Amino acid sequence: MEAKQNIVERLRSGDRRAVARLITWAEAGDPRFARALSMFYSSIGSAWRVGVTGPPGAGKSTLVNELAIAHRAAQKTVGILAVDPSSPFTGGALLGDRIRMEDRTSDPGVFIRSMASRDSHGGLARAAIDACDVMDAYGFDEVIVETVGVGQAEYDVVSAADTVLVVLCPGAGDGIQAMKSGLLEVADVLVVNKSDMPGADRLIVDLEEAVELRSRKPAGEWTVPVVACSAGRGQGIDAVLAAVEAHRAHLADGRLEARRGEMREGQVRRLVHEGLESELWHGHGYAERSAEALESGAAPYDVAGEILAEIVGRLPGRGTTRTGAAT
Ligand SMILES: Nc1nc2c(ncn2[C@@H]2O[C@H](COP(=O)(O)OP(=O)(O)O)[C@@H](O)[C@H]2O)c(=O)[nH]1
Ligand SMILES: [Mg+2]
Repeated sequence: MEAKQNIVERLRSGDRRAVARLITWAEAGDPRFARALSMFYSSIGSAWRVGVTGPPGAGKSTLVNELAIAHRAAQKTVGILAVDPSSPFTGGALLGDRIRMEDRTSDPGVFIRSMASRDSHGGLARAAIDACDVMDAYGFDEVIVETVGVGQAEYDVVSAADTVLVVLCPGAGDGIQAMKSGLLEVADVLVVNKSDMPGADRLIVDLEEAVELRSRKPAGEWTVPVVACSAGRGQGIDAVLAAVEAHRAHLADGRLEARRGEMREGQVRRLVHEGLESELWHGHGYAERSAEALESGAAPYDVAGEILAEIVGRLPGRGTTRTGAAT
């Protein structure tokens, strides 16, 4: 009891080590995190959360660094979470990120943490949202999360942000690639980085057309802007910040509450899923049950149907399943 009060007090009193410790607990799935969160959850919500995603090498880390510099110049504090799916020992990119980001680590107004998916015990989105909650509660004005736009887990991480920047750069088929991989759907702002490179104008035009094609939305809806910058040269950062500000303004009038509400609902849903999975599969012997049934020659749908019927049958109220399994 005393230990957890201490850490929340330390978080509130501005102790950065409490930030690091809480994030470590979140990553490890340590039950102390959940207890601490319920104590500081009411003080969350004032940070603006920006998700930055896009293909590897697009310049996301370079842009995040520039955004942090700009925020610091405006007297705002920044918490950064770099979610990298690659191992720091094989990729090299993460090491590069660290070195460049360390430019800012001597500044008490900046906190940087990297998180590899292998450290988060399968719950990457859970751990990343938890880390953002910690940085928010600590009092950082801006929270930035960088992910590489790949799988569902990274998508879950970035779509939990208030504003999502999708960073692309000129290069063979990048725009088309982004459209195929669903990156455009998650974008609130499209950033064409490396505007100093040939092909940037073409990419901007392609993206603007793509945005126009899919913006058959009712009036008053957000239109995704395409913003050019050259993070490597520190150019166009103001335009990126202005687009974030415009999106923030757009989210006034209840839209922000709705978006954050949806995010929290998704979070609860994932927590319940994760909890059920481990509880049923590892706590209640359904793994063995299913192995035995399969061994006796039962078809997978029948095994699943039987297990579901049994579980749902024990729930209070009327249970329905939507798996299409024979019940
Ligand atoms: N020419 C050019 N290179 C850039 C720019 N921004 C970043 N880079 C370079 O692109 C490479 C990848 O950058 P990085 O920020 O690590 O990309 P990330 O993988 O998306 O995080 C690095 O070598 C950067 O120096 C830019 O605006 N112009
Ligand atoms: Mg990076």
